[in-house]
Amino acid sequence: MSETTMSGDDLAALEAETAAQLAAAADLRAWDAVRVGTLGKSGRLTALLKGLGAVPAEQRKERGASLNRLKQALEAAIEARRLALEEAALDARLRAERMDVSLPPRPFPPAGAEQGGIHPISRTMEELVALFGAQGFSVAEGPDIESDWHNFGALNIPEHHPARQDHDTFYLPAVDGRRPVLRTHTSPVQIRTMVTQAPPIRVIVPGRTWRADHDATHSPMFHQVEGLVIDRGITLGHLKGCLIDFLRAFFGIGDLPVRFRASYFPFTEPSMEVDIGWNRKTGELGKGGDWLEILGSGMVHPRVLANCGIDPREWQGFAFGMGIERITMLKHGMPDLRPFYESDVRWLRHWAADPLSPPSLAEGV
Ligand code: 2NL
Repeated sequence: MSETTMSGDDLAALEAETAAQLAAAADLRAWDAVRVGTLGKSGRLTALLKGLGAVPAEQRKERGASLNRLKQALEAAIEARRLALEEAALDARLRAERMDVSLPPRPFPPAGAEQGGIHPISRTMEELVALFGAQGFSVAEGPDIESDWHNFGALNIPEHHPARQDHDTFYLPAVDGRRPVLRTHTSPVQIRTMVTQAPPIRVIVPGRTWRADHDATHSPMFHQVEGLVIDRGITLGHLKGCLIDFLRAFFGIGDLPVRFRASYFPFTEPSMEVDIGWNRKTGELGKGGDWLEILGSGMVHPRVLANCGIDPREWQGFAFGMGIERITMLKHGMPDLRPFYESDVRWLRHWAADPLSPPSLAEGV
């Protein structure tokens, strides 16, 4: 009997045979060989379909229907086997690539390579961002080269004010009759923020600052962080709460004594210097009965708000500023400012922070 005249039994045999071949196909390659051998151009089912034309007319309809059913059954069986094989392959991969999440971390960097570290100035900046971030502050940045107006004028520091000399400003060559300056504090970034953003504002500005000053406790390039809050109904109480919380968290001393002392800055009114309790003899923070000046602060001067286009009758605010080197040295008991910038790897190795441990609020209160 030729294939074209195969009986229904033979169709059943092809189905059974294909099922056996599929069951024996252990991977997707073997499966594909079965698929091609059955449904492909010279596959066994295809040959039967091709032979349909030679079937006597009176049998053709029934034969065609049987072949169609067989085709659907074979296609379904082949697809089902593909899914089963793919699932088995995925299971095998998951088993082979299983990882034990309870294992200790892989040593980083690999054995023999040197571990890098976070510079203590950078780490303090990360901590400032985390601690003030928890109080709702975002971070603003700005250029190192500033206009006289952003650095002085807008801040209520007039042309011949001693602050301009106190600041020992680095001036750059004049452009169009104006002398750009290397910013002497980060305040110009707050000015830019107030000029371009509508209140309420809550930003801190960590960054590089420049003054022509160089000795054991001063570097011509140093770092500051300033903070600015502008909103309706802001009072000295908000300033005090914000800074007491920050100082206690940053130094990790929950009952750190904090004292506010009247002072003067041209850009705040009233202005307050902030002191923390310490022991002058031992350098220990938190107890000892002595006071150490740590930062400056005050209510933003109404003239500064007006200079930035903010109506001081509707909006009030407070601001503060501190030196990053100074609070870093105090926190870690570092005796000298100069090694911050000397790139001495022994010093860096000693003071660097672990890059894998994030600056944590848990280090504070
Ligand atoms: C200090 C004192 C301070 C500010 C900085 C500030 C900025 C604007 C407006 C008002 Cl735009 N004030 N900044 C206020 C008080 C003190 O810094 O001893 N820094 C090291």
